[in-house]
Amino acid sequence: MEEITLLLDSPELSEGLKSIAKKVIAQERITENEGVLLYEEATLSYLGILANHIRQSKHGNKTYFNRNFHMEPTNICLYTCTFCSYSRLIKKREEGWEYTLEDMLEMVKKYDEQPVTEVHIVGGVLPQYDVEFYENLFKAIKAHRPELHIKALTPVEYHYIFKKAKLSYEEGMKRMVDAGLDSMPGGGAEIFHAEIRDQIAGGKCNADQWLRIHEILHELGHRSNATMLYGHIEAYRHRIDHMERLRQLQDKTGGFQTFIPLKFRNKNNEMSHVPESTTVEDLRNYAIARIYMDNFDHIKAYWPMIGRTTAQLSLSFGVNDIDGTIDDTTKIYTMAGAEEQSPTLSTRELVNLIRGVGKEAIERDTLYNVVQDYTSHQFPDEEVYRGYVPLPVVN
Ligand code: V47
Ligand code: SF4
Repeated sequence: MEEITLLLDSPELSEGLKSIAKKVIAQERITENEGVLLYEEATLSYLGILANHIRQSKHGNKTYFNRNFHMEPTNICLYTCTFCSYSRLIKKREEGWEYTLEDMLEMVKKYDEQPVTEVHIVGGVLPQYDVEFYENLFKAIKAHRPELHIKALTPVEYHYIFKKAKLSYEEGMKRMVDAGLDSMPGGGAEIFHAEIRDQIAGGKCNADQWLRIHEILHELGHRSNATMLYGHIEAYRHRIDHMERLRQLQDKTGGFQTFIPLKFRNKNNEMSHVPESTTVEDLRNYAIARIYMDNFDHIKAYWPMIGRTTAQLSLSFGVNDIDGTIDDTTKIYTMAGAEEQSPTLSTRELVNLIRGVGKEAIERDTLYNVVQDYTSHQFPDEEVYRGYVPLPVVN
């Protein structure tokens, strides 16, 4: 009998948690109250059984990664989000960087010989990075490498630059898509609820604006991701409220691909006094996200942030995608105290990380088309692959 069915006979399990397990077996959606109950009452092992059941029925052992690189036009920002390790730099502008379009095109050219499929562009908000700048940047990238997928900016930047250019969101997003924008990353979502958002990200786009810009991109036929910055001053009900709003928009448009919970890191920012969540809480959060977000195909763990071991563990708690970054090109997390100070993994290392916990590694492009299935791939000097790469034995 499957583990999840055995749970139903467990005398220790409350009626509330049994009822949630039954819903998961029947593929029924859980309510907001049930989501909060999971956070408040459910053990890691219970959540793992439920989340893994969903993960296995959606994806089996398949675990996706992609080969991308990050570009950050600037690390200086007009906003002062308290969790951000960038924001202090506006006062010390000379310590930051402000790349020109030419600088950024040079960065793209550095990857000419590499089989990357995506460039992820995100950074601070400054007046010179306006609608024209990004239009020209996207056009220049497409002119140089047309097949490179541009996943760029968040509603935080779009809201600011469209307002400045006196464009409606609809007009602005259409211009971005016409210039070459393919999809939008999930950043800037933080925590939607105003009780928290006003304290940690005051002044930037609010929840409705964030959601509306994603909705417009979906209506234009493009996909996007969604994140949630958790583990700081929010309560469990704020996390559920956040996921509920995303779930509702997904019901409407179906345009989200991936949900990415982002663990708050507390180095070099104004919230350094706030303790970070534990690994157990991180795994519980992935699992609850997998259970709650029934209409999202994928749950992604951002391995440079949580580290390789937690990323491996997350694959048994609902996660089926590990962000693939091939180079140390993102500074957002290294500055915030992320686990990985030099987040570089070769394809082989990423594949072995996935195989190391008995999963099947699939390289994907941004839209989850299979680029290469590594399930029975043998690297040149490797012994015959038997479906599992054992972890080193520690005596
Ligand atoms: O919106 C900033 C977060 C986000 C901290 O869509 C922090 O594929 C933790 O959204 N601790 C930007 N998090 C990054 C992002 C992302 C990352 C990977 C993949 C994708 C995708 C999107 O980073 C920000 C904010 O929520 N962030 N500072 C910090 N101290
Ligand atoms: Fe600026 Fe983004 Fe940092 Fe907020 S999180 S201060 S908007 S770079």
